[in-house]
Amino acid sequence: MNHWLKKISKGIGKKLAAVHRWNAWMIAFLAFSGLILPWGTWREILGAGRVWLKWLHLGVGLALLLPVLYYLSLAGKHWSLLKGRPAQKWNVLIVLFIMAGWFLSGVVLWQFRTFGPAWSNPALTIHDAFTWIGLPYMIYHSITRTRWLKEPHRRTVRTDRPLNTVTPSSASQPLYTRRAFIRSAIGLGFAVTLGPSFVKWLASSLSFDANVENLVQQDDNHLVPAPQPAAASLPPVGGGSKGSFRIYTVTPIPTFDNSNWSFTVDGLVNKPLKWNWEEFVKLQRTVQVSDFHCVTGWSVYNNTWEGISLKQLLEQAGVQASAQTVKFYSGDGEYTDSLSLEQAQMNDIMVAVMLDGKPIPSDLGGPVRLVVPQMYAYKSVKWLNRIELIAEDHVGYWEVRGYDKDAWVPDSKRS
Ligand SMILES: Nc1nc2c(c(=O)[nH]1)N[C@H]1C(S)=C(S)[C@@H](COP(=O)(O)O)O[C@H]1N2
Ligand SMILES: [Mo]
Repeated sequence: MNHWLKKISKGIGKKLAAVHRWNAWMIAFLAFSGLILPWGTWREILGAGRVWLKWLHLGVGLALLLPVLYYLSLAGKHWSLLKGRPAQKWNVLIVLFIMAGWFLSGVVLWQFRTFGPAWSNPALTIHDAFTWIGLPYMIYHSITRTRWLKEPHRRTVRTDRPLNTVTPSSASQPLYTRRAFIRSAIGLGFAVTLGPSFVKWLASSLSFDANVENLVQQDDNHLVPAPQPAAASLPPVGGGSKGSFRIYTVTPIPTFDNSNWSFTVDGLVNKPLKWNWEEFVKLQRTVQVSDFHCVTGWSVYNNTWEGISLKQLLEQAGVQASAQTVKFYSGDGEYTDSLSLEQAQMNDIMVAVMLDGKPIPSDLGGPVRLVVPQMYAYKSVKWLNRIELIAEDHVGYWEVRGYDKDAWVPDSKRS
């Protein structure tokens, strides 16, 4: 019996080590790319590179199937080698479980267009949760299994000892070895450093009714007078936003006051329009309740937006027959996007000034942002300050960088 084990374990040990190495490197890359992809600072630094990184993350994520399938083909033999080592068996099961969770939720996020927000929202939560649990687990695993922390006689593939005997470590060594102590210390270190952010993340993703107020760090705009909410806005007819906005920007967050803010509608129009803030807050506003979906998988539901209908603005300016495209400019000086003239006729597109009865904070694109409820949120230009009617096509900021020009959200309500 022992002889047989020795024989197969020689060949399989090498294979298992190779699988383990490949797996570890791929997960390290996925962790690295996965952590910087949603990170604000890196969004700015990477620019177009972000889309490449996203595709790489996706490709490596799918390729992770290869070492896993290969492992599964060896799993039977590996399992018999792990006889009497429940801790190692559990480790294998936990790692496989974590990878399955990452993989399945990742596929849904990749195919968000097919699945729609009802699937991609939970998939993102699961993907995040598995990262928060899986990554510390795997880092802990890799640190505690480096050579200097391993007890000399313990090896992954045991070939040198008969089965079913009391292991020397439990029989003849002190209960708490130096290595065991270091291992616990590292574990504790992880718990202390990552624990609080994990709890914070958990709270924000589970507390579905957290409203904008306590998610927004600050509103640094100084515009007077403040817009006065319509009756339907306060208390918000939609009952308040459900979900959390992730604050996205490709520049430092711009802030405005009465001296540097204005709003322009120009280009191929009969009557170019320009307002300063005092004039702009007096324009007739309407209220709507709509959902907000980002392509990366998160949504915020039941937002009560108050603002000026885009259709009305365009009517007021008088669009000329030669105009084909409505181009939107952000006051950040960088971000733009566009709609076809036909798309721009949708009744629910809003030049929004208030959210849930309050001025839109600077983080969320205030004082004025575009809201295009039926399309993914990259169309909803923040810090909107100019609308230009043009004859040619315009490819927006993220569309230049690989996002689909067709931004329709599947199953969104059509007005
Ligand atoms: N000016 C500007 N507008 C923008 C963006 C941006 O980076 N800059 N990001 C877009 C994307 S991809 C999304 S999902 C939403 C995010 O809105 P929020 O930051 O208010 O959550 O804004 C959109 N409008
Ligand atoms: Mo987005």
